[in-house]
Amino acid sequence: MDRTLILLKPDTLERGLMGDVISRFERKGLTIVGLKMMNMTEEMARQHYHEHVDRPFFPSLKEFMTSHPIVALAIEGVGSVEICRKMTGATFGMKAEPGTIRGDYGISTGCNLIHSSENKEAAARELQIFFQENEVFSYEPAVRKWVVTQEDIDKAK
Ligand code: IDP
Ligand code: MG
Repeated sequence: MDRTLILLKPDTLERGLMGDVISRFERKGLTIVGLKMMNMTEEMARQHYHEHVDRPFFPSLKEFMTSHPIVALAIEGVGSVEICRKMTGATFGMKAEPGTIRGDYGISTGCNLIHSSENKEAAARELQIFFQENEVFSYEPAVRKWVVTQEDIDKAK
């Protein structure tokens, strides 16, 4: 089981799309193991987007992400990093495929609804920025046996 970080960006909260977006991950069969609303600080923005701090869009990205509340989700499941990234879609809404979150709900470059960790290493690093150890919960949903088989789990190892 791997874990990934999803951030619901301020536009998702402002547009009343939190429930819709969270539902998609639940319906896919992934497990929400951490969830919190917070203000992202400038320091968190610099840590989280460390590869982008020198890019021209960083000041507006930082302003966008820190000026309104966000929701952070820790999501668990076999292949969750790759699955969530696919469900998120291409970075810019106007380019993102229909059926993805960004493709279905947005058209913008900046207001692109969610963040989804790019790979397992990024997920591990980013989860630590937003969650303390005791804010991520280990539990075994009873439906999990209907969502993944032992074969799926073995193959993912
Ligand atoms: P990703 O979120 O799909 O991984 P990245 O290239 O890692 O995309 O960029 C991080 C975030 O920075 C994007 O989600 C978007 O909010 C913002 N961003 C990236 N490129 C631009 C741009 O050219 N203009 C404005 N914002 C951008
Ligand atoms: Mg990225």
